[in-house]
Amino acid sequence: MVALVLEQQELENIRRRKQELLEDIQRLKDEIAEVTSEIENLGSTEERKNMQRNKQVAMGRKKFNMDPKKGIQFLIENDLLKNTSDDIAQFLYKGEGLNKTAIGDYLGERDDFNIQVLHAFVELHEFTDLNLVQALRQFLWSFRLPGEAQKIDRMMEAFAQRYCQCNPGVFQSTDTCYILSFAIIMLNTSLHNPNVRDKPAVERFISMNRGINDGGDLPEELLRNLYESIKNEPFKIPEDDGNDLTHTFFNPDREGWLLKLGGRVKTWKRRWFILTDNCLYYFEYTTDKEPRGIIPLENLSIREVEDKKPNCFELFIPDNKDQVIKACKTEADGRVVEGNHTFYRISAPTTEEKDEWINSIKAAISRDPFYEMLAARKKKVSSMKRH
Ligand code: 4IP
Repeated sequence: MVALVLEQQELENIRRRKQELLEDIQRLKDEIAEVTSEIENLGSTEERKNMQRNKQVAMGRKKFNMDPKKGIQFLIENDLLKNTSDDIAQFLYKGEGLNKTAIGDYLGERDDFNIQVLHAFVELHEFTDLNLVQALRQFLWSFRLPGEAQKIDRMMEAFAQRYCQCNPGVFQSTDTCYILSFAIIMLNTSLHNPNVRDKPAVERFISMNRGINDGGDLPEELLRNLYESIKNEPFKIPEDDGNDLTHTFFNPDREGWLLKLGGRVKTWKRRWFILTDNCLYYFEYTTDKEPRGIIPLENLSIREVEDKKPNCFELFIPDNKDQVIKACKTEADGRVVEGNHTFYRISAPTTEEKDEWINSIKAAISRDPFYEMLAARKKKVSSMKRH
């Protein structure tokens, strides 16, 4: 009997211990589960933070592409970019996800700070032992040159300084490097733009560049090499939307959406206009390769006009209101024919844009700002010899 009681007690003990063990195991399991979930949570907060950051960077890039200044400000305010010219220059130089037109616009701004960024940006380019064409290829691929002459002037000046710094002794002065860079860009257009019929031979390129080395001549072999290089391979110029208008529409003076009134049938059409090479080109879409129409501005005048549409201006032949303007257009069936306009009436989206278009067109009709800029430099270097 005693043995039976003992056995029962023993059994009871074992059950209790088993129960205790089970409880211990459950507690351990709970603890493990708790720790695991803490670890998991830890990971996901990190991940979440990263995702959040990436999202903000992407947003910053988008903002930058729409409005470069605002984009940079957003990135700085969110601690994604330091507010120093070096850091901003690095960001633009890397250019990941950035529109090259927006980069060009930011670098071309007149602000002291933007100019500092421009210089820091140019210093990130390594031009040592590159000839001028190779250096220009690298430089012109890193952003898209804006259309405004003053901006181009600042950028090309910074480029020339950097090139001369990396390659001392090649040119007598930064001005020489600047002038030759322009001569090369123009040569690129003349040789590769199908609209330019008269292709300059190497001799013409050499003679065009006489006396630009502070009054002296550059070595003929250097000029021949540069000429050959451009002839064999045109510049690759970044385009906004991947279209292929590189040569014709390199350096547009102005571009944007405008409404245009038809010639015979007076319908208003929204067209993408590009002003360059003393011509107005219009396209149906910004990505079109071929323009719907081309209006050479030679012999035309421009004036503001009143219309039911707002902000209108008109291109016309002075003193000859019935003569058809020399232009070409594309018919609905795709044929390219002569235009039928005695005037081109155009409506801009805002008063400011109307004024800007009128000013740019007037400037294009009356003079070429690049030639003026260059002429001034050429005068400067050729006078150096005399003094
Ligand atoms: C067309 O009207 C368009 O306005 C054309 O513009 C214009 O050619 C035509 O002028 C005009 O008749 P519908 O499309 O309503 O027929 P776009 O070529 O930009 O589409 P222009 O010469 O302005 O390009 P005429 O002159 O061809 O009639």
